[in-house]
Amino acid sequence: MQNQIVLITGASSGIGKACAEVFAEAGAKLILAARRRDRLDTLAAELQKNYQAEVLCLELDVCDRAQVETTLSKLPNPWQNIAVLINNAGLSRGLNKLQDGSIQDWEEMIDTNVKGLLYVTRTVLPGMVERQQGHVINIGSIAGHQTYPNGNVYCATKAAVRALTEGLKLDLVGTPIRVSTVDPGLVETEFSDVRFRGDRDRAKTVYQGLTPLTGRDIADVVLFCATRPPHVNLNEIILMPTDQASATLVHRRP
Ligand code: NDP
Ligand code: 8X3
Repeated sequence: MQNQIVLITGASSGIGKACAEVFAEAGAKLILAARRRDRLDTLAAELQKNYQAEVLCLELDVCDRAQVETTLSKLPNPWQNIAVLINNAGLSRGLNKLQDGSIQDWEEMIDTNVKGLLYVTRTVLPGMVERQQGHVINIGSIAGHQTYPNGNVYCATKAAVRALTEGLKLDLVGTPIRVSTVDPGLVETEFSDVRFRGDRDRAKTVYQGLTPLTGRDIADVVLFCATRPPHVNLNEIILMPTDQASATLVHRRP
């Protein structure tokens, strides 16, 4: 990955932050994007200190189409040739029956997980096609493979990520650009804090009694995808904790 430019959305926390760390360790130049600029600046300082990484931080809300287009189409000259795009920014809100769901929550999930991913990809991909070089790696979820009770709209957004990954792969055939989706089960990050709007006790119960995946576990797989030889495309990788067998079947110790 030496000196290759890697753009990571949602780099301020969890899986995105872990991706920043493993790609910095592998010698990549990083564009880190998220809304919480202060966190990105702290992370960038750590990566510069630990790995001498070159880092560009972007305060970016992927839901804001105009901001995405302006920011990513006007990158400083040395940062324009993005080699790997990691579409990681995403969130869940709530866990309710659809008939009781909050339309505002649905819109936030659809705007971030589906439309945000599309805005970023639509802005970055033409450059990859022009340069005939690039790799789009989406962070999907087992929720895109198995809909679980009360997961309705979140699961639908991740099913959309899966369909869009397939669609991209079809549309890019004949180019050297690679397309992958990495689809985890339970990973302990800020994901459940966000889903339950800061209710830490409820968030903790999601991972209680099992050994969940870590952001680092996912980042290692993303790096593996990105470092295969150019003729190898890893289309879809599903990974879950050993204690998890499906979206709903989880072994918990007392
Ligand atoms: P975190 O909550 O820890 O991280 C989410 C990241 O997404 C943050 O950096 C956040 O940054 C960013 N983000 C959210 N909304 C926006 C936005 N509008 N614009 C830009 N960035 C945004 O959760 P995870 O690390 O777990 O989640 C990362 C991805 O992994 C998501 O797509 C999630 O769906 C997926 N995933 C998570 C699993 C899990 O169990 N944790 C399992 C399977 C998939 P900021 O708030 O600063 O903008
Ligand atoms: C996150 C994993 O099972 O909590 O996508 O939806 S799950």
